Amino acid sequence: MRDAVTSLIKNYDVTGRYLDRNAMDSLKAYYESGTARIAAAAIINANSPDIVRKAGIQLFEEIPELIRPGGNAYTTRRYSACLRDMDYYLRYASYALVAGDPDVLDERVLQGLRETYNSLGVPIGPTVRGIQIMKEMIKEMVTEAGINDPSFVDEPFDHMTR
Ligand code: CYC
Repeated sequence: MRDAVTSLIKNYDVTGRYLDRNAMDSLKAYYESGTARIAAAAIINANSPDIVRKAGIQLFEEIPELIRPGGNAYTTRRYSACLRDMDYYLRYASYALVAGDPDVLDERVLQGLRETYNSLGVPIGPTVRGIQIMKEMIKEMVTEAGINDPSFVDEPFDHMTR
């Protein structure tokens, strides 16, 4: 698992370069956003059950076929598997936010996920929508907490939806 700093150092090390102006700019941006990243992770930590539950309700309101007979989230077992997956996405997004790097998502969440979902018939489009709903909710909460520019919140969620 890498973070913004170890990723950058690795890139420079493979080519044997000293940290140049670009490196300093990106390090500076990372450190300057550090307090906001930690605040976002704290907000997620304090509200995770609520975020997952509300995002689930919104998702199933937007796409009610999912919880009707024949839908992939139909039956309580699959309904809860879906909310559990949303909880995974949220928790790993909070790690990636603090790390400032999506590596943890590739390694722990996304590896092999498409194949798993395809084999179980879990629809990717609605999953993407569920992740977007959580992103929107968190950006709103981060803004309410007084952070002027919540755009850094996009990174991990957009990485997973891509
Ligand atoms: C199932 N989701 C699964 C499974 C895995 C994951 C491995 C199959 C095994 C199981 O049921 O537990 C995902 N597991 C993960 C991830 C990690 C992991 C991401 C990394 C930490 O360890 N169905 C929908 C919704 C969507 C959904 C759109 C919720 C957003 O219609 C999710 N995932 C869903 C459902 C199942 C599932 C319903 C059960 C499918 C089945 O068993 O038929």
